[in-house]
Amino acid sequence: MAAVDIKVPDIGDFDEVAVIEVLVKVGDTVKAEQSLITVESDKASMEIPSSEGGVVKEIKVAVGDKVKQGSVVVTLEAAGASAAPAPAAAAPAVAAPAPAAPATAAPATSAGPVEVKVPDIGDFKDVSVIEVLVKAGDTIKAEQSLITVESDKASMEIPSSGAGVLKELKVKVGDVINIGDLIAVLEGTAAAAPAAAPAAAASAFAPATASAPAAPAPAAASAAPAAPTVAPPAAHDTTTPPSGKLPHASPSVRKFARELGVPLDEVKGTGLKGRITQDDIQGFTKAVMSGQASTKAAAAKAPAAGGGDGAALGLIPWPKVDFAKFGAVERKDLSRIKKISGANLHRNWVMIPHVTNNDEADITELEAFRVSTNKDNEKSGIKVTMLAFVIKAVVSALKKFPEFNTSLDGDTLVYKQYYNIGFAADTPNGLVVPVLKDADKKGILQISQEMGELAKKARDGKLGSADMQGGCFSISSLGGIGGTHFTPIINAPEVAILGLSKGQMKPVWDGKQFVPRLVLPLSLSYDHRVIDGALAARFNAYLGQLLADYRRIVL
Ligand code: CAO
Repeated sequence: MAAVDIKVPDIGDFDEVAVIEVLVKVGDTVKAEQSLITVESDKASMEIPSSEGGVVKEIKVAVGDKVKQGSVVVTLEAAGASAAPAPAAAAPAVAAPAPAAPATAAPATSAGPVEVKVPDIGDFKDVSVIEVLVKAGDTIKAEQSLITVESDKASMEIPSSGAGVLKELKVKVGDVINIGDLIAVLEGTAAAAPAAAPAAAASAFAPATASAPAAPAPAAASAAPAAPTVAPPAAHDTTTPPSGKLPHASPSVRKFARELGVPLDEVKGTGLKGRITQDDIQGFTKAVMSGQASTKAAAAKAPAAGGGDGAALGLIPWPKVDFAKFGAVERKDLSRIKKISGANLHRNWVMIPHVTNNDEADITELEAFRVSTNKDNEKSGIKVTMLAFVIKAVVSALKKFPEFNTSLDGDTLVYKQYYNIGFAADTPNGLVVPVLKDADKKGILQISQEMGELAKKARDGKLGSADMQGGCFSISSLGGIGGTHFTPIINAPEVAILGLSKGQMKPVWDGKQFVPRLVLPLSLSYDHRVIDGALAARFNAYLGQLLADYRRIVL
């Protein structure tokens, strides 16, 4: 097997174009015609393919290098007999598209309509308009780019030959154009120059096509540079309106994005000068598929808080009712918090198989202790509510039943060794869940104090994101308001949540007689993928025992 240098073919007058992407690596097996690098001028970008098949031994260029005709791109260990190059591959110099050549315009030296047509773009046929860079009424300078066209190997801007006011645009995104097609009509002031002669096209990139005349066979040791080939362009997604600024990406990356339906202008480029690479497209696709990111279109369709079209679940559409037909109405937008919490609650409700276990705790003694504690601490200004005792008791229950202090990560259960307890706080703008950190290391007074501070911050709309992160288990207390039992929605990625309703005096049978006791309703919702019903019943019963006899916590 012979080592073969693959060189840059005739790329017309484009001297010293920048390498913006290297598409292969040492050890790769490449086929003849496979793109090796992408180069770019300020008006066009194109891929340089290999004239031979073989294994890449050495890469001679790096991103940022300037190359010109004859520069060695890679050295290949050629695969046996010299790859019978396709006629295109053997054709070093060919007709050229003319990104640098102005679109032809009828000569105009005085005011009057000027037709701007597609210049000689070499053997490029049926190229797609992927962006329209001007609009009717714009004042166009000679040489100003009007549209961008693209094949699967190259993209280029077509500039105007004339100057004047754009009266009419004759093309739109998605149109397929050829040499001589009318692009625009200008109310010309004066043409910059007479109509660009087709010969001017030679000053541009020079991609060959299969119909280009064959050049002499390449020498074995130094393969003749392959000329980039042009395939019919993939249909452009005309549903995507032109952004006004074309995202920076090579033609093949654009094509790849189109095939996957990736909106290129939403992808962050990590290449040179923010250029979007194939890896960026793959990364974006993975992020969307794993739910870590969303396209703008998907986000726009995403269910609003409490609503949504349910199409993804195969549900019938949400009823559309003209409420005003039945009486006066007033419309008010949901608050920002409601929109965010609503979307989270909706996801959690739909994705987590919730089951709620209801139980009761006799808190007669604990309530008496709470009241006396508050009396003793009157001067401290710290008010202890039942919730603080419940938080501490929950920590003990989490220690005894560690499955409740976990999160699902795919098929893995992550057991947390810390005890951060979130508590739902009702605020004028909606529900938020501040997180009380390291509850296991704090006493009731400290918990009460921090809870009070967090609840105030919540009501004042001053909670930072750190205040709401890192939770292990949440409590939603409606005890100060009322209710008997309810089903709290799990705060993903946690696996359980405790709902507290109003403690009430009830007659309780003590074995001999009914006695009045203060009974606290406990509603434990759990993720049935992680927690079985029996375990949930044990957790809730154990919690009830702790609250009934708080001394058990120290056991
Ligand atoms: N049973 C009976 N009374 C209770 C009680 C219970 N389970 N829990 C609290 N109370 C009493 C308190 O003792 C207090 O009484 P006093 O004013 O007589 O002292 C009163 O109710 C108010 O308590 P609180 O609400 O100020 O304090 P808290 O520690 O119980 O709760 C907080 C703090 C921030 C959780 C609460 O104010 C709140 O916002 N709760 C709403 C949570 C919520 O919206 N959950 C639903 C989420 S799902 O939509």
